[in-house]
Amino acid sequence: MNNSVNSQELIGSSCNRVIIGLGKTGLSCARYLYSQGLPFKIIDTRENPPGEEECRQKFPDVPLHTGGFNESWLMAADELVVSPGIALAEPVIANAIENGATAIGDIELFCRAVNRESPQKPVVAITGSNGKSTVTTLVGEMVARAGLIPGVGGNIGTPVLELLGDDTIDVYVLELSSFQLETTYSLRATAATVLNLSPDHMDRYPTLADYHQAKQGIYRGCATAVFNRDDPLTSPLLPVTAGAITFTSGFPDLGQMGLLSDDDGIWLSKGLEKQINTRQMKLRGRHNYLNALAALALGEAIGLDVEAMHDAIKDFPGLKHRCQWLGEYEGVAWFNDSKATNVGAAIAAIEGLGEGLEGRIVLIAGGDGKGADFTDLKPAIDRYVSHLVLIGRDGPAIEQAVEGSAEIHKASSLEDAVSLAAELAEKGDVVLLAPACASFDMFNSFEHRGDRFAELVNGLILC
Ligand code: UMA
Ligand code: ADP
Repeated sequence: MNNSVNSQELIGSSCNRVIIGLGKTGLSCARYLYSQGLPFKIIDTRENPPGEEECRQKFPDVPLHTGGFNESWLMAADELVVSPGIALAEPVIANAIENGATAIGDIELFCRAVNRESPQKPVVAITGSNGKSTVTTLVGEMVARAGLIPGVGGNIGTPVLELLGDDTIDVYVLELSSFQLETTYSLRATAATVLNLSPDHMDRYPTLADYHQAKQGIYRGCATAVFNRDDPLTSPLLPVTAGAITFTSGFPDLGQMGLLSDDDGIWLSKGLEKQINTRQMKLRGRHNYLNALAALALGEAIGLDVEAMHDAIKDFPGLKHRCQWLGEYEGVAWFNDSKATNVGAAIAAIEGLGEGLEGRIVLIAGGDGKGADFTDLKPAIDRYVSHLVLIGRDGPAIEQAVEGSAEIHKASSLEDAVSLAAELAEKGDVVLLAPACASFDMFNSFEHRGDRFAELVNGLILC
């Protein structure tokens, strides 16, 4: 499959275009192409995709095929607009690409429109295995504090094409997943970053190298690359036209971002200049200090006012479901990190909360492991976790990978896990939901899982 040679823009109504997927992305592409007067067909393999009703109402003349792929449409296509939930390696799609079709995504349509119509508007592009939503939201807050209007979208939730209708936006702040980057060619971000790289989505990528390569696409044509000095896989392999800013959890290089420590604690610093004492921040944990440094570097790259950036960092409370403090019950603090849907995120949460904790962590983990290898969890569990309560389909795989590290308990449901954890935790301990897995074997989403957890914990605290 060689998609990249074919990625030039296909213009006009003669292009035979097929949108694949009728979720949020597919629907946003349909709205956009329709508004441009460009013809298209839509395929979704689901019997009743989420966007079907709107599609039939608003675009009654658009051919729609649901419940499977339509091979003849695909083989006749010039351009496929593929949703991120669908793999390009899907045999019928790979065949269509082999047959000459170009595969692009919603981000590509967005980039072409911005490059054509508003090339002066800065685009900040953020990817990484973990921390994307935190950094994207924080950069959005910084832009707003600086008196500008941010347009925040992408993998974080609002499809990027929906931002195009808002002329008041001054700066686009985009969270991009590896799936979205695979079908993007025209991104020329003002500032781009890969925050960190650890295995995720191993059910979609044959090797870590394939996932790494997809993430690297974010640097294509960028003016400033922001990368993590502690994580060599984040450093750009593609030529960067203007500059680079690095961040590290260690001692910063000259003019670069890093952490300095003194008797007053840990400081976000630029070179030797201490800028923000982390005690002034609401975000907790070393991984979040790195997120703040990355946001500072991205803000610097687009010329934001330094005071405004510092104020935004100090006031940022963090996002729901990310190491979110739920409350205390009999001297035990409960944290919801349902968004820890991979091993790297769970490690960051365990280490972030474990560092400096008097007691130990009772960890609730498990779910849909997306093909992950859980052995990397072992050192963090050894160090900080007393009891491990396992839920979900891949609970047994975690048990096998970390055996001997903590006392292991199996729970048949999240309800069961919460009761068990409440019994096991002692005063001074923390109970942490950081599943290292996706939620889809038991819940609709990580939000659904986190909300249910919060509900159960509130029940405990209030009873
Ligand atoms: N699907 C089918 N058949 C189809 C099309 C989709 O079975 O024909 C399935 C997919 O396998 C997937 C689900 O439907 O399980 C949704 O896929 P989609 O491509 O329609 O998703 P959207 O609703 O368009 O949402 C996507 C992102 N989802 C994915 O990448 C899976 C959302 O990120 C993103 O917020 C949204 O576009 C707007 O840009 C979510 C996500 O889970 C939060 N992202 C992954 C992550 O963060 O780990 C990458
Ligand atoms: P993403 O959008 O990439 O999933 P989030 O900001 O939503 O990232 O955070 C997801 C989870 O990843 C959090 O719950 C936290 O445990 C972990 N995390 C956040 N930032 C980092 C980081 N810089 N390094 C490692 N893990 C992180």
